Amino acid sequence: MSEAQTKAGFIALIGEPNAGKSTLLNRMVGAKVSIVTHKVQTTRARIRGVAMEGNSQLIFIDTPGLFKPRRRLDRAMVAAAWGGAADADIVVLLIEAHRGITEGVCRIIETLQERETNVPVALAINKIDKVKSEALLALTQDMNDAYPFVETFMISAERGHGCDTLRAWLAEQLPEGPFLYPEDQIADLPMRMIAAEMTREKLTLRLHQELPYELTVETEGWEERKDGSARIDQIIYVARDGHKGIVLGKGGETVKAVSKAARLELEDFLGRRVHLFLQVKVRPNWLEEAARYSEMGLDFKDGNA
Ligand SMILES: Nc1nc2c(ncn2[C@@H]2O[C@H](COP(=O)(O)OP(=O)(O)OP(=O)(O)O)[C@@H](O)[C@H]2O)c(=O)[nH]1
Ligand SMILES: [Mg+2]
Repeated sequence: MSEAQTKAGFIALIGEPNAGKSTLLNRMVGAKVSIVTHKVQTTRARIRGVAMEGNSQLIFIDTPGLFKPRRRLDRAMVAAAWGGAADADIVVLLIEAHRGITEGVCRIIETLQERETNVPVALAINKIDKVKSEALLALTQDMNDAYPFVETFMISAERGHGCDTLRAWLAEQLPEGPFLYPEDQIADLPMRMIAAEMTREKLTLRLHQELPYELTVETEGWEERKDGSARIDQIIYVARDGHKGIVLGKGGETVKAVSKAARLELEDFLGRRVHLFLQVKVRPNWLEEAARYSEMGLDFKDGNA
């Protein structure tokens, strides 16, 4: 008897900034592979997380939020998000239950309508923990009047409601084929980048509104030590002199706290000891430097106006 046919494919999560795409990706994978903050524009590149469900391998593509781009980095992020959708077998559009059909959601629907592919799009109304269930019926109806979604799900990515149903449904939709990753792999992102993202998350959570956008973290060095630990050196690039002081904090206390929080998470993720060294550098033009984009997994040219 032959083995049951396996399925594998790509599922792109798209939506406005802060919709909960990364939270859902982590929930689907069962581990934190994509950073999450309460601030918009957290995810900058396409991040892949892999989940198994029965005979299916689901490869989730987390994407940067879709918004009206103004600057180079914005444009490169939005291009990466639509690129993620173009590469997928299924697209899941996440919207926030309590915000409903915003201007941003309307723009995304318009772009979906203009696309010349027939990749199916499912709707996931997220954060249902924030609204009364009556409101969801009307929202479902209005969204489906606006676009022919193949299916609508009501979920709370944070609490897990509806997520098993969504994952089981997605697993069924994928095309038949061999697994694309080893069964125990959960992410497809270089470890150096995951490590840099962890530090950026801790910084974003601690710093003021404006700063994080003009900040990027790169892993400069990674040394495996004989005792099984790893020494990781990272550079935090900021665009202005004044920002350096903010990142360092009084007597270096901010960067120290960030370093500790990031190190603990890295140790947890890697399952071994980590020595993390952070350095802050002022680089006025980093937002215009191609190398910074490739380190983030973005295409510099996509940012061309
Ligand atoms: N109440 C509630 N909050 C949620 C839920 N899902 C996500 N959040 C919160 O929403 C915020 C944004 O979540 P993210 O997963 O970072 O959102 P994102 O869509 O990846 O955002 P960008 O990367 O900026 O595009 C975080 O504070 C999450 O904790 C949910 O189901 N319910
Ligand atoms: Mg995100």
